[in-house]
Amino acid sequence: MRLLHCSDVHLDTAFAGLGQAVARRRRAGIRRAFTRIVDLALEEQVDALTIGGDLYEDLRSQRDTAQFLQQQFSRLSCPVLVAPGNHDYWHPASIYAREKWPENVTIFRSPEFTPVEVAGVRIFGAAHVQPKGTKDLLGHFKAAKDGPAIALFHGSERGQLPFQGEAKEDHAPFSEDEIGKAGFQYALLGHFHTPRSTSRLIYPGNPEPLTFGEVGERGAALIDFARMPPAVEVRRVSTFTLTDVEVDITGCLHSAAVLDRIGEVLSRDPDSGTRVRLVGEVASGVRLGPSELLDSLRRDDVCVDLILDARSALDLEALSQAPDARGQFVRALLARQDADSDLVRRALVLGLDALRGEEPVL
Ligand SMILES: [Mn+2]
Repeated sequence: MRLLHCSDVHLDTAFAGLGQAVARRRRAGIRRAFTRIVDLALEEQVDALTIGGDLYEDLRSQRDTAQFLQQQFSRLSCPVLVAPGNHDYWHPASIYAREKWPENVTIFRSPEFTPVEVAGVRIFGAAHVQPKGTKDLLGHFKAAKDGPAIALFHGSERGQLPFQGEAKEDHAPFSEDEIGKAGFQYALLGHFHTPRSTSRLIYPGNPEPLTFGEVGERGAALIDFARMPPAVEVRRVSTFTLTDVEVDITGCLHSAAVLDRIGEVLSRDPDSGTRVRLVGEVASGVRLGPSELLDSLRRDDVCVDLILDARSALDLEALSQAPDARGQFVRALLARQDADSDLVRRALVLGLDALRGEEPVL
């Protein structure tokens, strides 16, 4: 038996804060990636396409998304098995429940594992039926000894959350040894966005990039169960790329110069995004507000984000001699025991901005 497994597609992700035009483009990218997953299932003539949850965003996905999925699923003649996760949990008003799905599609609707037979193998799927608080799905389940059995569900492998590098909640926690104890030879999973694969389980990761800083080979996993553990090959399906670059803005005398320097590294490719880390030290008084800078950069619908690790030089010697409130403020802070700390430095920058009558740049 050969399967194509994917998870965490997250159709209709908001991409909040990137600007509406960019967010729309990113959402179109997700649909393109999913279309490529279906293309791949066709090319590889797999026995089934399995989806480990978070296919869409329950609060944002409506009929348009359902109709897109129906159309994609109906291109396939093989079974499509969907195990809803915490973002696409099954409930009576969900598009899973409301919409009509092609014959070859099985959407699991209960947290109790239910079997579907694919090429002589039982694939047991379970569903989240609430957005939070789903307990261990493997819990006390035990598959009857009746040939090979594989689990398909959305859950957090215990002990792996710290490696996920993002605020992942502990949904449907389980440990790897429970997979065997429940009578399963292997688990097809979703939830973790950073890919993970062992002899017992696979998390293929989100196929289309969702946030900057994602690491690991992600995509859709071709899994061949001719022998155990199965042979796994992860195929990339994304077309959008997100990259991180560092820009040293030392020597910039004003914010327009900072913007120019950032502009030099930004890609104009509409299918790529850049996260810029600003480093170095600029002349005192240069306004370095990330939200102001981003407003300017995003005016051209560029997919960009900023991390501000650069700072403004402060001529404290001169400022401390000013005969006004500024001088008094600087002298008071420099007299503190923690005068060298980041906290005091930040207070100096913000305080001096405020005393100049400028809105503090946060
Ligand atoms: Mn997810």
